[in-house]
Amino acid sequence: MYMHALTRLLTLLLATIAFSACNNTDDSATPSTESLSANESAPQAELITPHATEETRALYRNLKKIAPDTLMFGHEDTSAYGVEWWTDGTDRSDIKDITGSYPAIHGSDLGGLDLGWDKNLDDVRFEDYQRWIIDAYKRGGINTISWHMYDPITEGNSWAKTDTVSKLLPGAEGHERFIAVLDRFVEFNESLKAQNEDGSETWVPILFRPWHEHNGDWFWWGKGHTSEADYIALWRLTVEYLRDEKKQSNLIWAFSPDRSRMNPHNTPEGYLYAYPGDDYVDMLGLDNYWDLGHPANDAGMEERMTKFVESLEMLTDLAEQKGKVSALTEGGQANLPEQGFWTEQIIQHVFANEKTRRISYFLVWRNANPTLYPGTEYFAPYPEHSTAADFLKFYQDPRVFFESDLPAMYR
Ligand code: BMA
Repeated sequence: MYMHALTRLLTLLLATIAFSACNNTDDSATPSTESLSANESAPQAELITPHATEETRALYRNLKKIAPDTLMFGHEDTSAYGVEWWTDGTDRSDIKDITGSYPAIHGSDLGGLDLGWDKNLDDVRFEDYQRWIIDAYKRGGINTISWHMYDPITEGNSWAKTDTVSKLLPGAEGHERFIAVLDRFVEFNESLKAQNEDGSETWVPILFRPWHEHNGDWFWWGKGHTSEADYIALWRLTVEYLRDEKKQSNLIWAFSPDRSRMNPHNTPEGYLYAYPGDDYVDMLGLDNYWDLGHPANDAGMEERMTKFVESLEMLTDLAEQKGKVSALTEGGQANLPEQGFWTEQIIQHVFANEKTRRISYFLVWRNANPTLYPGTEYFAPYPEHSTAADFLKFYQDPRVFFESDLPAMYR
């Protein structure tokens, strides 16, 4: 334990020195060899938003900087509820209950905002999201937003098997309705302003991840319900409307197909299905439940881990070629039946080699409350859970960053 704490302290100290070295103006200061070589050999993409705020640019730059040495941990709806509780307005998180820190990345989902609801599809109030997002930013944490959007035409949920995408494009019958949905996003997004001490405001930077898992057939914007060309047109329309017309300048755009519908071995071909183009994407994400114990995947542990490593290598290689950031934007193991998940599956394989460890973060999905919502699942432990001790080791690993480990990401 003592050794552990000491190693963690030393590594953090070194990381902080390297990090502040990258940030200060003294040219003689050298960042760690690893990030230096990674930065030198690869192109460095700018954000696709030319008018991005300073804090948003800084976040993107800093994500690239720390990614090669660290893994940030993220959790969906961490402040909203846990396996055994529902928010009463006070600050809580299953992650914080175990480790004392919030996750580095906070996930929120806007499904339902599109219909004008005041709560999302999982009963979280948008008003609460607004507060938690701003609070996380103020503490130095990072926010990501996904959107299980209801079908703007039929008002069916995201899992509706409807041929809707083509109807949302310019000139089509549902275009105006779709624009009205995007305007609701603008209203919410523009409410994400943090007050500074001098009275000025900062627009909270967001890793924005719309239209996720489109290579699967479960969402109405997915394969089988829309064509590749129409998906690309939908993505580009979303970017062009929000970025160019509505001047949303706090967004870092993340693309995130699902691992189960691609073979990552050596080739990014499957990953790039319906990729909207380098000028429309800032972050290459991957949603991976498949290799981490998905009930429908009957491969043994060794094969699963080999594929997990291959998927990370494919992703980080591609991101490196494009000069962009990569992340495990969603994933995990439902209800965590496998002991050692955090150390033996995640740490060992994310830090398997030079390529795998370039991934910036791993966000696990929500800790749904099974008493209130029977049949729902959780993806992070809670204090009494059998993997809580292993999770604590994961937290204590000096390479794994929770919110309290983060260097200043917005400068
Ligand atoms: C899914 C499940 C659903 C939930 C949705 C949005 O993966 O967790 O129960 O409603 O995400 O959070």
